[in-house]
Amino acid sequence: MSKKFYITTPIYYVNARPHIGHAYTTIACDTIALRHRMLGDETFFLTGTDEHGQKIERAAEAAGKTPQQYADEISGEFRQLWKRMGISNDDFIRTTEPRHIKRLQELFRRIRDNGFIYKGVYTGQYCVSDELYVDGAQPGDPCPTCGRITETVKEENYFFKLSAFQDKLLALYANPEFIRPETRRNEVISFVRSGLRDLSVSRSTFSWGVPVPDDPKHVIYVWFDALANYITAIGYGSSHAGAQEAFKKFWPADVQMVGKEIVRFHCVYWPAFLMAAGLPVPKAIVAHGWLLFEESKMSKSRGNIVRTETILDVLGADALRYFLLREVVFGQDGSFSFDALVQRYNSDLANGLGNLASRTLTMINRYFKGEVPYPSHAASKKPADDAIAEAARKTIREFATLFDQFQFSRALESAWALVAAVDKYIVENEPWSLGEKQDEDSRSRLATVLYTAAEALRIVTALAYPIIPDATAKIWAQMGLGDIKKLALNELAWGQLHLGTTLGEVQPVFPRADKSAIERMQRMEDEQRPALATESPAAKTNAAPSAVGTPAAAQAPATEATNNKISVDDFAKVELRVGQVKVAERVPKSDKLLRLEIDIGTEVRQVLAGIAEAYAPETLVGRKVVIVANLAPRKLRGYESNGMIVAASLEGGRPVLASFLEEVPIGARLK
Ligand code: ME8
Repeated sequence: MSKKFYITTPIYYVNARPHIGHAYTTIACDTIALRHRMLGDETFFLTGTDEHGQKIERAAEAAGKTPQQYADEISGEFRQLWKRMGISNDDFIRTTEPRHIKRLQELFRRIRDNGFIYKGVYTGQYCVSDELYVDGAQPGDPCPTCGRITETVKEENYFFKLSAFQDKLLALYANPEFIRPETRRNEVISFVRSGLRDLSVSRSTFSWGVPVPDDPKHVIYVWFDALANYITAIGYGSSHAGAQEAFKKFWPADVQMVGKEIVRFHCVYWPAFLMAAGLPVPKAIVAHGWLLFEESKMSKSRGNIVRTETILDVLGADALRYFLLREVVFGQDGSFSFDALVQRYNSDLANGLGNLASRTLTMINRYFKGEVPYPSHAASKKPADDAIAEAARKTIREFATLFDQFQFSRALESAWALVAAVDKYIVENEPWSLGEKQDEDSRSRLATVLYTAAEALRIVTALAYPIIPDATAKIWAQMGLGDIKKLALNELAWGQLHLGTTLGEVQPVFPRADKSAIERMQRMEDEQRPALATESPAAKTNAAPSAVGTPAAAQAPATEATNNKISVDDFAKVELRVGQVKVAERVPKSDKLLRLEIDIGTEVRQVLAGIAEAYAPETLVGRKVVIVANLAPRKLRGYESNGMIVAASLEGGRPVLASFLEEVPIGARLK
């Protein structure tokens, strides 16, 4: 009887285009799903997008789109990327789909009927970015998680009785398998031990969400909404018999993979919601670390993302998959750089597995007309052959153990130790010299050596399939073994390679990459930031501030800005001041320009800013901005502009106004 196996990624927010941080979570899950399919488990792999909430509503507004248009676009990008990467997800759930909405409402209703959701009033601070109430914070306090200033809200809400679940949750964590790794488990245990307050699970101050059943003035809290995806996707709350069957079969999930920053939601709120609904909890929540770029978490808000497409174009999906799982110790943070990627690719894939495959198969072609030879005579055997067989058997065992403990880098290390051992074995046994001789003993020894190398290659290829599925499928076919997906991994053992197996066409699977690959990838990423490329070099690597007081075309050419450093005195010539927008309106017949009146303490200035595509004028009034106050006046569309507003310029040139976390007085100078 085959076992069932259900694995999920978190569902991705549609406020950011997919980058390799997202790909990391998806690749880890895909790898696990592929291995389980090969083990014969009935596997279901779910991913999707998280599309509701104030954060998405505001991002859409800033982009001048409706939330649905915005979500459609970015959700589409995630789907396309996974398709291009050959990700093997069985379903893709969107929280704006009717199937999710209906089933989510059903879950809400059930928990309310069970007495765990009640109505109350919440007054306090709220972090829009994290979609989280911040307990104990005062007006003006920053969010302890992201540092952004919290907003004061007073709302009538539905509350979830989280406080009723403290003991049940602690009992759940007694099972060490439930939260992994151990460090995360300890953090969660101490958080829950310190006491749980009831959780607000509805909002009434914005509308982009799923209406609370029977009370549509409220929308369901986005985390309640999002977490439910794991069960709505497989049929919870559906009236269709087929969907109910699927839910019964696959729930509870075997592995729910999450990034470390969302452990609390998955290990505290999620099991509590499930318990309140009378449903089983998942078997394991597994947390990975962050992918860092230039020393900090890769994220849209930091502007330090690397797009997956760039790596796919230059090195292919397998290179990225291998790198992420081999280089990053799973559970910990890991750094990404193009240099390290290319180095790993060359050493382990091009020179490692790729070279082993091509030299072994080429020699079988040359000396045995493309048919796998058999180690015929006992007399032709040497201890080194048995040592390889033994090493391969050990690798099969070790790899399984490490992989099942999510220690991907160590599992790969163990498989690649076998690659190195076989390389050494080939060098020491010199099949090319044996191939020059025609006597019986040499032929027989050559057969043994090439069989041994080919059999070890087959085993490494089978083990590595979940991590590098494209390349291993090619090697498998070149070995004449057919479709690698049909391999029964639980039966993998030494000695299964048959005499006379006819090789397919042998071709290199990992062409070597040179320095130009790194430069190409770096260039491709730089080109993605077109608006910044014409500004300062610093702005190329990060979304550094740029002046958007006038539209790009009207800005002074950034000539000397290229490589020259400026002195402190030069910088001091620029008078940057805090101003407050008093009036904001569109400039007639211009899509881009807004006319602003900005109070800079000593006077009110008129400034024309090219930000109309990103900001509706009414959202700016009262807002504090940074202005370049000593810029020579210029005329635009008949208006005099006396200064520039400072903003970050994001992908496609979209501006985001610079602002402050703390309160700052109007007129304060920046230096
Ligand atoms: O948190 N390194 O969505 P999300 C590693 N919608 N992983 C990263 C990463 C990085 N630099 N950047 C993002 C959400 N991720 C919610 C989830 S689930 C019910 C709702 C990972 O798009 C992150 O750790 O912000 C998380 O696992 C996943 O991408 C989704 O992040």
